[in-house]
Amino acid sequence: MIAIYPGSFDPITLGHLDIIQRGSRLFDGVVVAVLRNPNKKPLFTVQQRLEQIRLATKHLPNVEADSFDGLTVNYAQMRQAQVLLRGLRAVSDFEIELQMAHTNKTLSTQIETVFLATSNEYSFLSSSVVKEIAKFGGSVNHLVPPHIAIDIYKCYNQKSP
Ligand code: COD
Repeated sequence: MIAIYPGSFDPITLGHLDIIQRGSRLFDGVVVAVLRNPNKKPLFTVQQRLEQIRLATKHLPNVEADSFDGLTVNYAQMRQAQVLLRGLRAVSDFEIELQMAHTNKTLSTQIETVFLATSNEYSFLSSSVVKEIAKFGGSVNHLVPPHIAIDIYKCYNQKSP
C-alpha cells in the first residue's frame, strides 16, 4: 500500500521526518509530496525542498520525494496511492486536519487519511518555529537535519550559533 505524505515542508523538520520514518514502516511506500503553491511565498523553492527531503530520507529505501499542484486526492489517484498520511501535534491541528480529511473524502471515497500522533519531543515543532528561531540567530540544530540548518542560516545571513 502506498501513502502520500503531502505538505509544504518549508523546510522539512525532525517532526516531519519522524512521521515519514514511522510511516515507512507501516506502508510499502511513502511519497513525500511538496505542494507547488503559487499563492505562498516560501523560504525555499520547491526544487530546494525536494533536495533537502531526498538527502534527509536517503536511508529509507521505500521513501521518495515529489512535487504536485492541484488537488492532493487527484495527485494520490495519479500515483495509485490509497492513503494520505498526516501528522497530529495538538488539538489545534486536529480541527484543521479533520476538516481536510472530510473534504478529501467528499472528493474521493477511495482514499483514506491516516493520522500519526507526533512523538512527544516534536509536539511543539513546526517549519514556522524553525524559521523564526533561525532568523534571530538561535540554534535550530536540534530541530532539523544539519544540511537544512546550514541552508536556513544562509538564507537569513546568520551564522550557526
Ligand atoms: N510532528 C508531527 N507532525 C507534524 C509536525 C510535527 N512536529 N509538524 C508538521 N507535522 C505534520 C502536519 O500536521 C501535516 O500533517 C504535515 O506534517 C505537513 O505539514 P506542513 O505544515 O508542511 O504542510 P501543510 O499542512 O501546510 O500542507 C497542507 C496541504 C498542502 C496538504 C493542503 O493545503 C493541500 O492538500 N493542498 C492541496 C489542495 C487540496 O487538495 N485541497 C483540498 C483539501 S483541503
